[in-house]
Parts: sequence; structure tokens; C-alpha cells
Amino acid sequence: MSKKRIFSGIKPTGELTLGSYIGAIKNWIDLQQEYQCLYCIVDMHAITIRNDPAVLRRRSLEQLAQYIACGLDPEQNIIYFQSHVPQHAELSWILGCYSMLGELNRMTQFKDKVKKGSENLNAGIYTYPVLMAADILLFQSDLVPVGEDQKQHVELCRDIAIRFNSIYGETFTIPEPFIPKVGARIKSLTDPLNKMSKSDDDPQGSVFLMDSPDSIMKKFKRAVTDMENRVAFDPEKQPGISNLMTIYSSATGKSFDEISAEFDGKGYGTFKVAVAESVIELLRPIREKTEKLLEDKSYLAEIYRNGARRASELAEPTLKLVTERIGFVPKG
Ligand code: AQP
Repeated sequence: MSKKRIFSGIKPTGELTLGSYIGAIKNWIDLQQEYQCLYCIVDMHAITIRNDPAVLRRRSLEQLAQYIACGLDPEQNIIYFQSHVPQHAELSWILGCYSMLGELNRMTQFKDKVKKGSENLNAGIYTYPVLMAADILLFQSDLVPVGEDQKQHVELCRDIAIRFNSIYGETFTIPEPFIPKVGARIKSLTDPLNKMSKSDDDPQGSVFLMDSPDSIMKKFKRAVTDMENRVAFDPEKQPGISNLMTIYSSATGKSFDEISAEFDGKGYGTFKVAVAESVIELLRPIREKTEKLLEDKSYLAEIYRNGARRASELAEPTLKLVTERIGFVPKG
């Protein structure tokens, strides 16, 4: 039996964080043996915000190096830049014609951005979930590993696929969201009610994969906690401590009970230093390998060219089937 297929991606809108690693990449690594995986740098999604072109290019390459440094095998997985595979944009246009305004209006991420009153509320932000549906459906993906916040977009993708299939007959595989239990959402160190984000205005809230050990230690020492003075997992009453426990658990493999026992009566200061040290050791090899990979741009180019070629080959039969079904004249 052929392996089930997985598509996932991260947009290069900022430096990758510990949240990107624990919430996404770490899970991808666990999946790479069992599934056929496409791991994309979704640069087309990144341009819904304004970027300095040189910075976007640097971040995109850095993100590719980080995928590999984190342990993704470029032979086993298809790793590529979204903009190098034009079928993403082609299918996105078609699927846009099968997506209803009412559906897009209901997307929480879009509504949040409207509520925040961003100055750059462009059409790309609105149609972002359609492009995401195209990313997934283009490869007949079975599973989509995403964080809790992206679940609604995967549901929309399923609805679009079901609609298309019901009009034209079986065309798309209906994908399932795959949400990890631990680390589903890593919170900001300075604002533990909110997600740790690449583009957070407060860089003290996020630990970046390329942060120096010194900077990581400082960020954890300053992390917001509470007055309870006990290391217990209680996200309602103790969101900061619970977040630090999730991070520590992910870095060391220890359970929450083990962590509570280890720091019983020891105070938050000791706990914060232990979390920082575990993260420093977790990220050290990733940072060092990324730096090394970035020294050899031709190796990276070989990976992304090869990835784009393989992704494009895999996408072509689906796009051909879709265009036939909707009535475009075959290219011949
Ligand atoms: N803090 C997090 N905890 C758990 N998972 C996270 N992810 C990101 N941050 C965390 C997961 O990473 C995947 C890729 O996300 P993305 O970069 O494409 O979009 P995002 O979720 O919007 O990430 P950011 O860092 O918050 O980016 P910006 O600041 O640009 O909006 C997703 O599976 C996501 O859940």
C-alpha cells in the first residue's frame, strides 16, 4: 500500500520561533518515516503583509536551512518554495470560484485582522484560506498537521473539496487536520494568554531558533509567571507556568507530573533556569547546523530546485484532472 500523504508549510513572515518548532516542525520530523511528506516554505502566503524584499529572500533561505537543521531529510521529504511551483496559484484561482463569500467572511483569522484595523487589509488576506486549500488539495493530501488556530482553514478546505467532488465526481482526497496534543500552542513568554509568534511586536515574548544561549536565558528569566509559587499545570490559573511546563516537557520528554515533582518547593527562579537550559541545549545543534548550511548556498539551491521539480510533477496530474473536469481545452 502506498504511503499516506502530508502537506504542511510555514510562512516566512519572521524568524522561526520555539513555537514554530514545537508546534509544527518537531511533529513533521516524527511523521517523515511513516508518510510521504511535502514541507513547503509558503512564501506566497507571506506577501499578505509587506516585506522588505531582501529580508523575505534571506528569511526564506534561512527557513529552508532550518527545516533541514531541525532534522527534515530533503531526500525523504519534498522540501520547496511555494512560489517555485506555479500550480499552487493556478489551482487557487480555480478553487476561489468554488469558495463562497459567506465562508470566507466567517474565517476567524480574517475577522481578527479586520477587527484590529490593519492598514493593509488586502484581498490576499481574504483569499488566504483558498490558497491554503489549493496547497493541500493539489497533492491529494490525506493529512494536514496544523496548530489549533489553523483548524478552521482545513475545515474550509474540506468543504471546498466536497463541493467540487459533488459537482464533478471524485477529484480531490478529503484531507483531515492532524493536531498534536502536546505543544499545540506555545504561548508568548511575556503574554502567556497569547501565542508565541514570529511577527510579535515584542521580541522578548518569542524565543527564536537562532537566538544565542545568553539571549534565551534572559528571555526565560524574564518570563511572566504568577504568585502561586508552585510548578503545576493549570493553564487557567497559571498560564505562564503551564506554558513553561509545556516547553520543558517538549524539550526533555518529561511528563507534567514528573516536572511538578522535580521542582516541588524549589521556587520559580530555579524552574525558569532549568527550562532555559533545556531550550538552549535543544536549539544549539539546530542553530549551529543552520549557520553551516547557510554557508553553502549551492547545496540549498540543489535542495529547493529538486523539491520544486518533484512537487510540480506530483501536482500536475491533479491540475490536469481539475481543468478537464471544469471544461478547459486540454493543452494537448
Ligand atoms: N506558538 C505556536 N505554538 C504552536 N504552534 C505554532 N505554530 C506557529 N506558532 C506556534 C504552527 O506553525 C505552523 C506554521 O505557522 P505559520 O508560520 O504559517 O503561521 P502562524 O501560525 O500564523 O505562525 P506565527 O508565528 O504566528 O506567524 P505570524 O506571526 O506571521 O502570524 C502552523 O501549523 C502553526 O499552528
